[in-house]
Amino acid sequence: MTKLTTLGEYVILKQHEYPHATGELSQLFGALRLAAKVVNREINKAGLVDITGASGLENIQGEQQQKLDVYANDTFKAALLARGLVAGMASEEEVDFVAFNEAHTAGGKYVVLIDPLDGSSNIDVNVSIGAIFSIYRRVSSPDGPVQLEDFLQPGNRQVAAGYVIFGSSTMMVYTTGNGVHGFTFDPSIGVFYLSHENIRTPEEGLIYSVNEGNYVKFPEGVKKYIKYCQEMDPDSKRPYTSRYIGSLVADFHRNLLKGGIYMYPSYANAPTGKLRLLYECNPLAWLVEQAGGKATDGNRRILDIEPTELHQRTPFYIGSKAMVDKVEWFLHEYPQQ
Ligand code: AHM
Ligand code: MG
Repeated sequence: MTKLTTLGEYVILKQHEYPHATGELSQLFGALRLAAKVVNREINKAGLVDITGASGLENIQGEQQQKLDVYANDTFKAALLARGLVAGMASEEEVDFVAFNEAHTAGGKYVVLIDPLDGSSNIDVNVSIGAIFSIYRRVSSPDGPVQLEDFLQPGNRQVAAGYVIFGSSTMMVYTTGNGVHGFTFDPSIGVFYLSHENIRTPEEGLIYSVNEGNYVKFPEGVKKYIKYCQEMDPDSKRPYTSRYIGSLVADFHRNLLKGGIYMYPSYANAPTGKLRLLYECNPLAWLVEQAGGKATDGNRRILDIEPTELHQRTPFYIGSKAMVDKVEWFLHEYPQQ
């Protein structure tokens, strides 16, 4: 008989692999898991109740927030606040970081950065969406409230990162620096089961994912790389397949498992691209590296970028190592914007 392992059991089983483990990170995962289940339930009701559609509010980037964005943000915040292990949270949906100042959070060792519902423009059309999270140890004194410096840490200081994909099935995928592990949700009993232990991404992929509608605005190197992907060359199995959902977590998840590259380059009027370093790029960059892949801004390793602001954006190239190496080569060879 197959032995079933739940997410909760697995995190505890692996606890000894974290240096100085005290079990707190496991509890923190418990909070994220609970919030993911609650958000999953609400997403599955979308269209049934009047929860989809715009809330009328705008987030810090001036984009319209969907009602489920707000719901997901509030749910993750409440779950993290309740456990008392987290001293503060920063979210793509909040202008500033949130310091948890309640008595039970005093001394909380960690901060969480989160994109509570990524790809939310896809909700109304029943396309996969996701939540992305990243956990750091706070660096400010535990005697006072969290500071901006706790959130502006480079991605190479993450202690855990992961995402939840709300797709044809719901999955949670995470790393704590010892490989990448995926868990599939069984909604009938409300449990995440280990389904993808130690995910490795193929070194060479055959899928490229980019919003090609922006082609004319892309840097010359990216244009040349896209043409390279489309050329006929049976030896390297080109032309590659083009796949773009427009939901980062879904595009990333597919490419992680099958091999491929996801690109969100800089473009005219947007020299730093669209995606946010702290909430989207850093956690996925660590996951891909842990799975044997690579993530850069075209020039630098994403995880080594020193952030200067919470909602900082960066160009993003992530996926199979050989593919990311190749686009970097094109960017260096054709440096024109
Ligand atoms: P969001 O955080 O506001 O949802 O935006 C991020 C999303 C990603 O999920 C997706 O990959 C990208 O934006 C798509 O952007 P575009 O429509 O410009 O291709
Ligand atoms: Mg997002």
